[in-house]
Amino acid sequence: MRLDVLSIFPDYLAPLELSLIGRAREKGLLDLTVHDLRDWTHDRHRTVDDTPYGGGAGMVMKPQPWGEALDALLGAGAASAEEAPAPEDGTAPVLIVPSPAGEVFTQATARELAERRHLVFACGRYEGIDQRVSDWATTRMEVRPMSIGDYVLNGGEVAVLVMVEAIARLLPGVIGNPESLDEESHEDGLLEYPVYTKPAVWRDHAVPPVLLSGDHGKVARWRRDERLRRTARVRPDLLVALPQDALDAHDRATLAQAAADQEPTAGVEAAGPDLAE
Ligand code: 6GU
Repeated sequence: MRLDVLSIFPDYLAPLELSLIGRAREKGLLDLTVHDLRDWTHDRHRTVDDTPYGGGAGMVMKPQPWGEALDALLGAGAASAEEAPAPEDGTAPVLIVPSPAGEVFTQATARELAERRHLVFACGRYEGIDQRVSDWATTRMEVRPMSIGDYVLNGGEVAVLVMVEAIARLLPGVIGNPESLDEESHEDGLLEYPVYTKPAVWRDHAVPPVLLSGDHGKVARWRRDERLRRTARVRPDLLVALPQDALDAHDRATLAQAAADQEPTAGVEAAGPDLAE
């Protein structure tokens, strides 16, 4: 897979040289290049921003360096292509524009993007990138504004670190043991079960006995119950979103028991409104 990251702070992306992602690059599994957007400026000050039309606070990123950078990354033909939308058959390069105003990036998005040949990440700073860059890019690329959550960052770089790591680890050969991908949080809509290692007792805390029983069936059931209980407690929204057939009778019994265990003690008012109706 080819990945290009455009940023005015390329040093911010240095962590992509480390660990699993760094090794995947060395092994040739990932063709990842971080570019300095200022390489496509032509003035002495390497200017990438200007004041917003219509007034207001802050600065806006100029379209010119972005246009030339994308021309260079897309290669010959890009500048002469017709003014038609990029093909929607999954072959077009994807322009990912990190923005708190984007579609929320999830594990499903990571899986989808891991199937593509070429991803370009356009890290904006200041108040954002002139809208015409995205508008123009739709003629050559699939443009995807992407948010990594409901909070505001200073720029797209940290979000790109998050997205590249989530995508790259799904590529064949990047993770040593692909089985570890399967049971993970969010792959099947449930959070992970808690894990333990030796010693069996540590600071008076014992490992749950079932894990020492050697009964693989019981261990599997306990782990699934823990995943259900944890998801119900921490992320009830994930349970609501599960497909109908994701939970069997035993799962439903576990969840009913968990709900009963969480009921506020009789006579004690629960804090806040009851949204369950
Ligand atoms: Cl992708 N970018 C910025 N600047 N802020 C964000 C974000 C992205 N996702 C959440 N907040």
